[in-house]
Amino acid sequence: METIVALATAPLKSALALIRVSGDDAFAISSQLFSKSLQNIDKPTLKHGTISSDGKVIDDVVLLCYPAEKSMTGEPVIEVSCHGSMLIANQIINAYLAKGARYAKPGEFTMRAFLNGKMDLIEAEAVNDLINASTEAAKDLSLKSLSGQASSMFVPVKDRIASLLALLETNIDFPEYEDIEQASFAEVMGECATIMDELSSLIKQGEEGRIVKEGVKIAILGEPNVGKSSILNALLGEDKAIVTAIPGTTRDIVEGELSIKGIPVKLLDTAGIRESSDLVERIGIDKSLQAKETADIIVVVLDASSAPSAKDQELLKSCDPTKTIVVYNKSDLSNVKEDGKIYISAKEKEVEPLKNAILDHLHLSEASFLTPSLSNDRQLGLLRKIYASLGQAKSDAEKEVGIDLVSSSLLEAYNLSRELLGLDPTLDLTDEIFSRFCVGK
Ligand SMILES: Nc1nc2c(ncn2[C@@H]2O[C@H](COP(=O)(O)OP(=O)(O)O)[C@@H](O)[C@H]2O)c(=O)[nH]1
Ligand SMILES: [Mg+2]
Repeated sequence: METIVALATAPLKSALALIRVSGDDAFAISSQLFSKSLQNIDKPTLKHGTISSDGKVIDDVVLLCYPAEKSMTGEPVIEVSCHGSMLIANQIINAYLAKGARYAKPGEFTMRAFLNGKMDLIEAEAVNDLINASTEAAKDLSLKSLSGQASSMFVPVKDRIASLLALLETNIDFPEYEDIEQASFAEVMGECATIMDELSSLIKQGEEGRIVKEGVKIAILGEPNVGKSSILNALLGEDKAIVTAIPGTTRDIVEGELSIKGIPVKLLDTAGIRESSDLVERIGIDKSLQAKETADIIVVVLDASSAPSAKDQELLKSCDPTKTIVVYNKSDLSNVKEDGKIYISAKEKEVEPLKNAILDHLHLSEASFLTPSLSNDRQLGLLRKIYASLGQAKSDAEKEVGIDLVSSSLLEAYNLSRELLGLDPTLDLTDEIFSRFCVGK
């Protein structure tokens, strides 16, 4: 493979910088630039010396030399640890470029690791998640995925689909063999249902894992003056939004971020919803209505000290009930507390019941903080597609439409499974069939 080079650390002035070089000529090019020999290196080795270009020393550096078998990309890798000035780092990179290396594209080192079989696609994706993790739980989960724990949950599902498919294909290809297992429709339906159950729990885990990693967006909605901005401030523990007794104070969306029990939460305080002749306020109200659609959770705020108005009822009706939490604010002004309702007082900074309601709503199991899962868009999308293909196979088997039709849906599920792991989706199934069944005997 072509030799690629890139700065692996941030492009900032710092104590040290790391430049990574990977490819067939990584050692040959480095030898031309480095003051010492890089011959006969057969294990990870550290070398101290200087890097020069056109006869001029650029810097005193340490090279970390990894032969292909021991490197993260599966090809020869040299890492140059130099002094952390961008001038030095750029000169070293330019020296490599001048000797025939090229700039690496984003993620190209990890892609090479994947292409060289050093990691599967799910592990490769975890590298990115790890870098982007903003909470400790997210970091821990990514690290576990990187070590193969998420892939290993899915591999058995893929293998079960393969076995079922192999069973059907054997029936189609060798119907005359009497001593091989015969697939009955009932058996296919039963096995599809079992695999679908397993997939459902993987999808559920993935959805929870996604919340732990990426967090949720919560919009606070309600009529003017119910205390939305006060709630935002109380949750954030700072006076971020302006609070006054004048209805219509908040006109634009005010955003804040916090973490509730380790889950990253993005809060949106919105303009109170009412009829308004003020152009600026009307635009703000439109934004509130948009936030209602895009948020993962809507908190509708009602005033505990007065009965809900017709406007409140209207707003509640327009919110998706599966993502709505209703809270009664200003509980300090009212003595009436009805069972099952959530009362808070933003003024007294008593917003714990709302935090708990948010956690309850998310319905996260303890496991979602500890077990890695298949949680990005690509992974969840493929899991859902595999589920649908198996559902198709199962319903075709139920109708007894013909084994080849059932088999084609299963084949689709199998190819999608391979795609999920980043394996070649056009594998010849023969190997799987004959390694599982002793047809020839
Ligand atoms: N008594 C009481 N007053 C509150 C509470 N929360 C907010 N307020 C008052 O209600 C008024 C409107 O608050 P604000 O947060 O601006 O409401 P918003 O228009 O919904 O954003 C202000 O005078 C607040 O001090 C509360 O929990 N109890
Ligand atoms: Mg407000």
